[in-house]
Amino acid sequence: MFLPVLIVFDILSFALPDNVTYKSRPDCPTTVLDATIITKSVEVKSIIACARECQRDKICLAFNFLEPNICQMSSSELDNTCSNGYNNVHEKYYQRANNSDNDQTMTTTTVPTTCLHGGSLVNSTCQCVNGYIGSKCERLMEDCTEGYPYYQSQFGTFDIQPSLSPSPIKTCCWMDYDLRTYYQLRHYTTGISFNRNWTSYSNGFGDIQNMDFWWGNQYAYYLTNSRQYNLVLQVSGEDNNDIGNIVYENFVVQNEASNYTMTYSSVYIIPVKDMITLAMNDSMESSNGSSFSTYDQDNDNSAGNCASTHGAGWWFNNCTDCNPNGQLWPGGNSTRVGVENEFFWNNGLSGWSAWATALWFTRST
Ligand SMILES: [Ca+2]
Repeated sequence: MFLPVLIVFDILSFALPDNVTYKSRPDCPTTVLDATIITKSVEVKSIIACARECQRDKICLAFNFLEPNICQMSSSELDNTCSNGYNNVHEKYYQRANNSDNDQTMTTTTVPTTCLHGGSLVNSTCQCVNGYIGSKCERLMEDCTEGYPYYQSQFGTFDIQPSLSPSPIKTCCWMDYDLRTYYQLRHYTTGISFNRNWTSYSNGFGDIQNMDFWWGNQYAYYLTNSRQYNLVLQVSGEDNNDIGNIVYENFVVQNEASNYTMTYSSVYIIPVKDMITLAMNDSMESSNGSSFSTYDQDNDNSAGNCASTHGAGWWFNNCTDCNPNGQLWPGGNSTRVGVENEFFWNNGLSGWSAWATALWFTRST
């Protein structure tokens, strides 16, 4: 008997690890959701990544994938007449398969009977630990933001694995407020030295559990090249009051062969209540596009050795208007001008010391 061969060039349906299936509507082949019912739009690298974004979003039922990298999500699906969409043959629409669907390729979410990686089953739901996520705790989160639905409000040490990283990485997360993946965290009372060599800054040093550490430039490279992030720098003074917060948008650290060169696209200031007299303006302008330097690897544009002078590793140019890895000073808000190996921030906080500093990554989309 002759069997016809059907070759399908388009992706019509695909299932994700948690057994959620998305498929296009054969009855609306060239229709995408209208812009008025889009609830969220993010940049992604592929249609699969868009499906994952939708899967993670609690209210997302459907998405448009717009070439080359736009993922539009919606809590609405196309109605039976396809009338809440518009026609565009170059864009793709997918919706979550559900029980009313007669499509035999449909896959439904299954209730887990066992949990992986140390997770425990509570009321038919896996309670994951150590940074694992998914209905069965089957994989690590890519960053602390992704862990939020599983670890809401928790602060502490977790494993993450950005897509570029070959193995899990320990980090400090705060899954509240802006969902932080910490790069640096320290306080003068714990006070380890940040005057470290290249290898230490590359692989990280200090104690994550004790909240006194540099995470590692290699990990920052994996993270910031896996998706887009902002870097937030926070300076705290006496009694841990915030002095200032500043946000570096689209912050990227290149690989070690590029000396962990850092770039960012723009800056904005987060106003801090009760500190209206201070404006923590950008003091990292000269670092934008600069290599990282340590006392044993001078990549700066100075005749001297900026890292030695300032007692810290940083993206020094000819040298710097700030020294966030410099020594902290328990005198708090006292004026200390010209102490080169201490924390300083020349634009807006001139003369201010810091009790504590923090750097963390947040997703920029
Ligand atoms: Ca030099």
